[in-house]
Amino acid sequence: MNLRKCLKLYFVMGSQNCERPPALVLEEALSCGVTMFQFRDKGIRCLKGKPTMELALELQHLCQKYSVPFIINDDVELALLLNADGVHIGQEDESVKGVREKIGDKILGVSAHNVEEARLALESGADYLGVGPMFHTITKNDCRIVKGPRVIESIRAEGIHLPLVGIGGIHPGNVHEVIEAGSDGVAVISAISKRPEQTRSLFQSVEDSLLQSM
Ligand code: FQP
Ligand code: MG
Repeated sequence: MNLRKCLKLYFVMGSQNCERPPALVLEEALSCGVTMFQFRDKGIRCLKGKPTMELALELQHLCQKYSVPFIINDDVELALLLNADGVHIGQEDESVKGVREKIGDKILGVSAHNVEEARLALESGADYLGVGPMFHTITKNDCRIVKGPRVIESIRAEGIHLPLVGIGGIHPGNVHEVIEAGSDGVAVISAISKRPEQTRSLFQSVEDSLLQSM
């Protein structure tokens, strides 16, 4: 399993993001080209306790059916309990080194908003970076200032070649800006959860942009 390739089209989602049952949304997305999935049940309207775990299990089984890595956001204990393929953490979550000790060689993704955070994540043992917000988004309520694809350019210019995805406000029409900046793929929430039928065109935009920037 090549992580860079898995990051081509990374779908992040929880019950709060879906207008239809999450399993239906995920299955359509997987069948249309999603290459990695992050379970992020968070914010208002999310599930709590046992239902969260049941939904996680259901979505994990779908990912296994399509041989797509299943990553859990924030909740390291849930990831260990379900034997997920990895964990994604941000700057306000547990420390990167601490999480690495707990999860061994599972995939560890870390959010970075600038070169300093990217370098620290690399040195602390991150496997990939999630960099955002690329564009304006209303999906994440505690979202930071938009610095755009240039943040990715600056991370690459500093010699950090860790697998990386841009996230935040990405749709088929701006995918190319993110890839041209040096990203290995794109991470999206609403672009798929609200419009699963758009998955193929997102995937095609990533493929086309990767070919062009080679
Ligand atoms: N990048 C990615 C991805 N996934 C994420 N969940 C984040 C960034 C954001 O901790 P964080 O992580 O800053 O906020 P939250 O826990 O609310 O998601 F890798 F997919 F690009
Ligand atoms: Mg987090």
